[in-house]
This record gives sequence, C-alpha cells and structure tokens, in this order.
Amino acid sequence: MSALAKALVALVAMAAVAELAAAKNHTIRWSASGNYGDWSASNAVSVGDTVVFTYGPPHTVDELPSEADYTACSFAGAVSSDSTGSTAFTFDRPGTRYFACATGSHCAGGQKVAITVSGASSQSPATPKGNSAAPMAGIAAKLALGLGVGAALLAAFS
Ligand SMILES: [Cu+2]
Repeated sequence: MSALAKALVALVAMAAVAELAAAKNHTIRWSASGNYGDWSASNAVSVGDTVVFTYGPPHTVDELPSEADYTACSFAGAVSSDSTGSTAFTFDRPGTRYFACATGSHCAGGQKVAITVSGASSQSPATPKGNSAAPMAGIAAKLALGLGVGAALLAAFS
C-alpha cells in the first residue's frame, strides 16, 4: 500500500470517528441563585448531546411537559423528577425541553431552564421519543460508506 493510500484510508477512518464523537456533554450547575434564562442561547445543544444537572439538596430536577407548565411552575404533570444530585438527559430528538426545581419557590425564583435541542441532519423530527435506533443506523451507514470508500482507495492505489 502506498503512503498516499494509507493517508487517505486514515483520513476516512478519522472522519467516521469524528462523526461518532460529535455528541457533546453539557453541565448545568443547578442552584436557586442560578440564572438560566439565556442558557440555551449560549449553549448549543444538538440531538445526541447529554446535559447533566449537578446539585445538592434540597433541589430537584423535574421535567415539565409544556411551556405553559414551565411558565407557571406547575409540577402536577411532571414527566420525571429526580433529586439524586446528578441528573442526566440525553436528547434523541429535536425540540424544546423544560426543566425546573420543584422545591419551595425555587422555580418561581428562576431555577428553571428551557433547553432547545436542534436536529442532526440524519434525524427526522417525526422520530418517536425513545427511539435511538435511527441515529445509530445513520452512523452505521456512514461508517459503512467510509469503509467502502477506504476499500476502493486501497484497491486503486495498491
Ligand atoms: Cu431548588
């Protein structure tokens, strides 16, 4: 194999790995004195990313089902609630998700955040919640394509 072919194969492999490593982790230090109004504006979150809330007692991370509940700090219909001190969400579809602390008047005081998740190119907005197979299939297809191109380059240069 020529040095050029090796370099090209390595380049294709690196591109495939970069695709897999593109998901980001974000950390929100969750406190009653925090101001999260513009968090989403300064933190771009994409499908596949994970956001971790870190905090101590007495805080909670509750996911609220709607903007109305978020605005009103209404926890009656909370989708989930956690108080373990480390609450992670990995977003598998685009859209806006709403989180707030259910303790005392913390939410009304500003301990709430709306996270806007932007879609990845391989992701359809119609993908049902909880379906993580679709993006993995996309990545697998890209990997296969990358390997195919690599093999073709190998054949061309050997
Ligand atoms: Cu709180």
